Amino acid sequence: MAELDLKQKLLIVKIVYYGPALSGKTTNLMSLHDLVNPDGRGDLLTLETKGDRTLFFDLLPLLARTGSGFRVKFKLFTVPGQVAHDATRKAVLSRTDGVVFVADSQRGQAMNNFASFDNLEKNTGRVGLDIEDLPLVIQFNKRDLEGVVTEQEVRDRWSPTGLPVLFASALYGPGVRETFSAILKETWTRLDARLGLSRSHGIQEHEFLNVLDGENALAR
Ligand SMILES: Nc1nc2c(ncn2[C@@H]2O[C@H](COP(=O)(O)OP(=O)(O)OP(=O)(O)O)[C@@H](O)[C@H]2O)c(=O)[nH]1
Ligand SMILES: [Mg+2]
Repeated sequence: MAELDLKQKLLIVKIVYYGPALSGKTTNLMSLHDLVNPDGRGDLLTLETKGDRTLFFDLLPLLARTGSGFRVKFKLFTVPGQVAHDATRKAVLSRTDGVVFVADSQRGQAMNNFASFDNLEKNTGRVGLDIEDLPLVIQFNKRDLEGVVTEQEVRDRWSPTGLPVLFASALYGPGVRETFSAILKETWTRLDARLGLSRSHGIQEHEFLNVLDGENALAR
C-alpha cells in the first residue's frame, strides 16, 4: 500500500516485476535504468545474484517531483522467479501497489508462465492483496527470439482477463518503457481513487506518469 506522508510531502509507490525464472524481470529493470540514466551511473541495486538467477531481489528507485511540491518515489522490485524462493517472493510482493507479470514468449515456457501466474494469484491472497483489485499488466518478453508464441496467440489467451498485454525485448529495450508506462497508468487510477491524489493533494496524473522523463528521474 502506497505511503502518503503529508508532513514530508512524500508519496512512496511500490511496483513489483513478477514471473517465472529467467523471463527477464531483472533485465527489464536494467533497461529501465539505462533509459532514465544514459550514463549508466548509480542506483540499480541487485542483491544476491548467482549467474542470471536473482536469489533475493533487485530494486530500482525512481523519483518524480510535482508542481505542488510532492516527491513521488517509485520503488521497482523484482522477485526471484525460481520455484524454491517462494517465501522471498511473498515478502517482496507484500504491500505492493502494482504488478508487472513478465512472461517468457518461448513456446517451451508456457507451462512455467502459467505456474508462475498461478503462484502470483495464490501469493496475492496470502499477503492480503486482492488480485481482482490490483493494478496488473502482462508483458510477453523475448520477442526477438525465433519460434516464440505469436502475438495473436497471446491475445487470444489473455484478452478474456481484460488485462493490458505488452510485448517486449527487454534485453534490447523495445517494450520496456511501454510496459512501465502501462503499469504506472493502472497504478495511478487506483491510487488517485483511493488517496485523492489530484483532488486533495495537487498531484497530477501527467506528473506521476512522466517519472521516466523528469530530470530527477533517479531517486536519491
Ligand atoms: N534474447 C533475449 N534474452 C533476454 C531478454 N530478456 C532477458 N533475456 C536474457 O534472459 C536471461 C535471464 O534474464 P533475467 O532478467 O536475469 O531473468 P529473471 O526473470 O530476472 O530471472 P530470475 O531472477 O531467476 O527470476 C538473461 O541471460 C537475459 O540476458 C530478451 O528480451 N531477449
Ligand atoms: Mg532476476
